[in-house]
Amino acid sequence: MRMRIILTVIAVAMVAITLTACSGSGDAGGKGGSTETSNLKQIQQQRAGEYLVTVLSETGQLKQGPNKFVLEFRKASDNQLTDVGEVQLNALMPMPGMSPMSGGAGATPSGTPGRYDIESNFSMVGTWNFTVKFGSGQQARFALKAQ
Ligand SMILES: [Cu+2]
Repeated sequence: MRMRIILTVIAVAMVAITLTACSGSGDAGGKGGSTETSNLKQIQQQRAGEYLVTVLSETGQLKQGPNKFVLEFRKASDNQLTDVGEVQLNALMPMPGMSPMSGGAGATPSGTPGRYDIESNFSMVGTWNFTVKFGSGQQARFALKAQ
């Protein structure tokens, strides 16, 4: 009887540890920042074929909950912004022992060729696998940290 209680306590503790593994700080929600282009800070950059794909935001960071940030596409040869047409995004967080968690993400042309305004919802703190598809089958993958 006592053994069963101890085992239950251990099982509950293990579930709690698993759940907190990628939830981190409890600041749920949060406001999306504006995407003024004047003071954007680079978060990550990836090479995809002849393109450089850059994730930027006002703070240089991403946070849990709704985010507004910016994607830029530049030709690696001359570092000039280049329109790439339609951009498709996918945000997934791998979860231990569960199917991946999906975060919404959409891209809107900003009016400046090669620069797109991104809205996403990173529902948990942790690393999101962020896939960017553009052009004729080009693809860039980022591991973005929401804090
Ligand atoms: Cu998660």
